[in-house]
Amino acid sequence: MTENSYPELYGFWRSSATYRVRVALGLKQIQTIEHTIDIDGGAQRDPAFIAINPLGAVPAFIEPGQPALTQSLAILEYLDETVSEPALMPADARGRARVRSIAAMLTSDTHPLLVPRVKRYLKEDIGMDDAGWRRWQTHWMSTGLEAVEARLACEPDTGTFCHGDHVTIADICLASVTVVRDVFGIKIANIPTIDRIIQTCESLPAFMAAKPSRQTGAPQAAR
Ligand SMILES: N[C@@H](CCC(=O)N[C@@H](CS)C(=O)NCC(=O)O)C(=O)O
Repeated sequence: MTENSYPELYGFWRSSATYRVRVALGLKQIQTIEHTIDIDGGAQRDPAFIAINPLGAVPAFIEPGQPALTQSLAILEYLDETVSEPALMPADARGRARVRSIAAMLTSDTHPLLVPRVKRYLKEDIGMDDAGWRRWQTHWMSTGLEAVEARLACEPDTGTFCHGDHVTIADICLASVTVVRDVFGIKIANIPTIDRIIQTCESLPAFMAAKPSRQTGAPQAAR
């Protein structure tokens, strides 16, 4: 494969949704060229990037000669369907539904409340101050993770990982929220099952390599 036949990933060092794709690419050992979209600088709203993703959000994943794929969960499922090993979804329909359900709690009901465009709207249009944003961020991250903890702690399908003893999309989505919790220094007590699973995930090379602090553009303080 020559360098310009690698897939391309548009992302940002701190982006939770980009992290998900990075972990899956690492697990599947797919090499990509990553381009930084500087979200703090507003590059997600540049016309050149809006042409790639009209939502103005990363990640976007582009294979040579193909249109962009956006939405991290869609990209994860695409990668899982096209590169079979290691499988990131359980073999049974009920297991897949449980994994998608845990993933959705994190990616549909938690992360979207915390993204920069929501912050910008609350601060610039509604007048929320920094302290209010911090309360908002802490509240929605805590309630999201506590709800996931309540499930993981008592559901019999929880194992070494969120679902059994193999990494699934649910673990990738869980870690994608805890990594940004750590970037923002938010402390959430009493999530021991999550803490245990994340400790195991973070010992795996694909999760280690995807960490925000290891990405191009990460400030020194995050490293
Ligand atoms: N549901 C989308 C979320 C994408 C998203 O919101 N990405 C954030 C970074 S984690 C972003 O690019 N935000 C730009 C903004 O909010 O202005 C996905 O999973 O891909």
